[in-house]
Amino acid sequence: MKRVGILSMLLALALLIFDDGALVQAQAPAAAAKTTAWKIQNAMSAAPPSISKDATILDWPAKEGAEPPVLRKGANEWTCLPDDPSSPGNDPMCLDKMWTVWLHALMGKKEPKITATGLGYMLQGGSTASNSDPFATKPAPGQKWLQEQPHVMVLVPGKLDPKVYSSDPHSGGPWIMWGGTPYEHLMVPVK
Ligand SMILES: [Cu+2]
Repeated sequence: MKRVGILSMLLALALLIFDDGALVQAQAPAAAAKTTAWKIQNAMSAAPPSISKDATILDWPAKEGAEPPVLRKGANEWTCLPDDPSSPGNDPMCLDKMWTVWLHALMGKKEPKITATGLGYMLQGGSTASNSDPFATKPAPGQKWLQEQPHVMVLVPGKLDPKVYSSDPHSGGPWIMWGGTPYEHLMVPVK
């Protein structure tokens, strides 16, 4: 009786270890697929080389609210990030100082203090779950991910005028994204 007890305990332990191994294996490829070198190259593709070659490169934080890891220290005032893994499209971005303040506020779900004009580049385009909700993680039922053409993004202190700019991403011209929220900005197609 005692021996059987030990045997079944060993068996249970072996199963546990096996299970753990299978779990680790299943998760490893996704994490390893994008190397730091890949992320830096990808991030730099968001802006003209004259800007991105000396930019600081940040990664997306692994956890909500965490600080974004620095992949490469820069020598100018620009910050680039690689493709956002939480969206389906390839959407690297390069941001100036004001936009970097904006991004940190968004990541912390705080209100950004926009005190100057800001410029951001997304020359590979991007994908967004919602043009109205900054915190949507997937499109509303019946809606698709918004596929954005290559664009630059403009921040201004104060509000954008909805009488001047459309809020329709498919209008063919510049449009207001996340209008009426603290994160509103102008999306300017460049292709
Ligand atoms: Cu945008």
